[in-house]
Amino acid sequence: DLNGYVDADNHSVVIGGMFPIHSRTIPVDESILEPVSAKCEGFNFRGFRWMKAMIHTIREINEREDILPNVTLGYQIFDTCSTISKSVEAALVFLTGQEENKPNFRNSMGAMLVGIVGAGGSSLSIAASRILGLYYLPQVGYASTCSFLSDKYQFPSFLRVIASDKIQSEAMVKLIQHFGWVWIGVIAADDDYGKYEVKTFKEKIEDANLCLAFSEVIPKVYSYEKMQKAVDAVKTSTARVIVLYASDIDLSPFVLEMVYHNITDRTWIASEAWVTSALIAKPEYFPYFGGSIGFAIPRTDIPGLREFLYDVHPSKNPRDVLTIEFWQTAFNCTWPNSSVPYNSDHRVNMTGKEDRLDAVSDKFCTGEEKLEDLKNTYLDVSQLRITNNVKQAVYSIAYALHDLSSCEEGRGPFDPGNARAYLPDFDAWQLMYYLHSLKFTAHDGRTVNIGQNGDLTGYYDILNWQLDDSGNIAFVKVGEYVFTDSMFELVIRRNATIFWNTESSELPHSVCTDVCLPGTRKGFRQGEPVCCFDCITCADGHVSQKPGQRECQRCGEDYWSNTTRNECVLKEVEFLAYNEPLGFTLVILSVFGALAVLAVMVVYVIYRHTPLVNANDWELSLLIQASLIVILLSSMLFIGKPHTWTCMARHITLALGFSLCLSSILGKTISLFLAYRISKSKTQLTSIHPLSRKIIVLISVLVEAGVCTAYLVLEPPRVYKNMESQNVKIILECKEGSMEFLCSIFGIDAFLSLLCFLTTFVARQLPDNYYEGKCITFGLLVFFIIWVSFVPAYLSTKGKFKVAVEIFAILASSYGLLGCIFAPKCFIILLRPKRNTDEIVGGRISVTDK
Ligand code: TCR
Repeated sequence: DLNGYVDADNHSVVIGGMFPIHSRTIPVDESILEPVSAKCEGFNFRGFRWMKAMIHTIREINEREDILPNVTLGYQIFDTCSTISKSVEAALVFLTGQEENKPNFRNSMGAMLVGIVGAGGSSLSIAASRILGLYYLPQVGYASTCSFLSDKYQFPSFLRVIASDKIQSEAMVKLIQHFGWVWIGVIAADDDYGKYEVKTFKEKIEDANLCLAFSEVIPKVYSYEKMQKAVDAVKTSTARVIVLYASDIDLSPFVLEMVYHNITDRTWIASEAWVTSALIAKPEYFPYFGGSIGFAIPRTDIPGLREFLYDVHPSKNPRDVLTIEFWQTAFNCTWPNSSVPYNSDHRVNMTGKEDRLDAVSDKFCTGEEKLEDLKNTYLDVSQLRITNNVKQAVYSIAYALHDLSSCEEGRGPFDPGNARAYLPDFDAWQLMYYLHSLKFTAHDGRTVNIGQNGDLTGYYDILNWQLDDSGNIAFVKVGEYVFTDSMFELVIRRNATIFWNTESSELPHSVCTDVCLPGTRKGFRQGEPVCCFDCITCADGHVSQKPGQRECQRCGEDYWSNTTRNECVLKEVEFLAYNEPLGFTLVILSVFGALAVLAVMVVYVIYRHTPLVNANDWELSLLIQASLIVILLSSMLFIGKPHTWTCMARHITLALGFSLCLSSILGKTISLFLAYRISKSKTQLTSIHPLSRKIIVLISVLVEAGVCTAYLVLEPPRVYKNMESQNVKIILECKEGSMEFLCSIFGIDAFLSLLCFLTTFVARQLPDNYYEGKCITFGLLVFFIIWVSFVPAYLSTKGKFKVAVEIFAILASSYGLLGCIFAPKCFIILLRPKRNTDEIVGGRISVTDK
């Protein structure tokens, strides 16, 4: 193959390629001081396949009549050994055309170099592009995804057939959000790819209000300390979901660490660089990496590639060292008479020791080994993703050349005089013009458009690692991430079954702190990420209804928080109700009192002609009794749910009742008082006329009624929802409209009672038959005591008991008056009728109107 495709008649040009055919360079012996190109080790079958794909594509283009019919493409391929220094070396060789120390794969024969495919990883592409960019030599990347490379100022001649990492990072954050994870770890390779991906990922994570639990690197060159740091982070962190950005070659030592430390219960989010890698997706790693979910660029089939890959044999070309090494590594044997070392490995491994495996295998290769028996990444054409990119990269250069060769005289883009670039007489930099505007349809129908600046359209497959029936790892497509220049959409298939590597096989849970339950709010911890917080119970009267709330809301006016603080409940409304024991008892007492007064009234009416009843104005007695009934029944207005009318009626009836009662008593006491004065002075004072007594009553009641009316009209009492005195309850009470009016209506009553007291106190010694004066004095004393003691009792109670205290005072004072004034009389009337005669009155003065 080495000499093919360059013939003298045809125009021939060469396309350069850079592939990671080895994984690393062998550390140079420090004792050698002369500069030597480092040797490589760790044969990479995947890189070898990519390289083969490039050769296959070039063959295909050469066979096609429609592209570059008169031009033969050649190739010159370098092995970058996944190392920057090798990549730079290759770039320099491309530019200078010098033979390097040890020839790689080449097929130039002096033909012109028009462009370069590669290098693989971003770090290598960046390094190479710095040099190639100086000369504007076209470079088309097939796997370099670093967003940094989009900078056309720094990398003027770099183009790529793969989307930038920016899109993948965004997709990853969307995936993380889709599954509800918030606490994410990230581990990346120690190169440009890893660093830039982590940087953009961090930004996106923060924008999405998610948190990074840790961010660690996998060292490029094995270092126990650095590796241990990453392992410890994975081990100790509570993050169950970890994003891994690294190409498979860089990742494999880390995978071994995970196996070594037996870390299983983690879900790995795979970047496109390792998601389908056969190096990682080995069945023996499944307990550790099964259930990984990640993004992959679309896969395709490449017709003819499989046959081409199988068409490899070391005997075809004894100078083809790569094929010999491939054969030796694949079949674990030594090719006779070759200088290619067998399977060397100078890696320092986890134990810190250096394994040297460069001993030549004692088994010789026969050349009869069957590729068909080999299970090897190289031959696996089921996951052609980057391989297809290699193909598209080669095609891009070919199509650009094609466009250049079909340019007409005078129409070309280049000065002077719009000269056209001729084949083969042109400069490689002129190709950049055509590459920038290139758009073509690939063999699988997809449009490739590499010239644009970042706005790509395409999609990622979302793959999940599952175990298939034969015990191999299957990459099951569970969704897609579609991106156009304006739309980015994550679609997880509805019916997709995703394998999760958790104990319960259920969706893993990755949070720093669990979501706060309703009834609590997030309390952020100082200096810690927003995903770590304490859950603080809402304060009284505040609630949080949904989980994960930042603040508790205050309940509405009539509402209060329940005990679990997840709902506002209507406040309990409190008032003295009829149907509670206290209310009920009070009703009974007042009704009983009223009935008792009624009974007394009946007795009085029946015995109205007896001297006792007749003595001292029985009509006034009936008025007192009637007013006592009013007072006793008015206490019922205090019970039950307060309404505006009951509030108004309460105090008015009470005040009017009392004024009627007291003024009637006053009528009596004034008579007594006058009788007393008469008995003392022996003068001809006439007793007060019965009508005048009634006028006193009428006047007092009218005055009281007047004040009450003014009260009702000007500032009436009203229902008031008292929310201050207790949080959990609304106390329904009556609020006196104006304190002044209230005081004056009861002031009148107090004044009347004082007057009564004074007049009767003076006349208490009056020796009448029935001790009327003493009884009234005593009754009024009881009355005073009750109302005086009422004040402190009233002021020190709360809620509904306030009203109860009031009712109690009302009832007690009425019972007091009833008991003191009328009970002794009824006793005489009913049980000692003998005393109720005119005769017994004898020498005593009887105050009668007759
Ligand atoms: N970009 C990585 C390297 C890389 C890779 C891969 C290597 C990507 N995809 C697949 C091996 C296989 C994506 C970089 O460094 O830019």
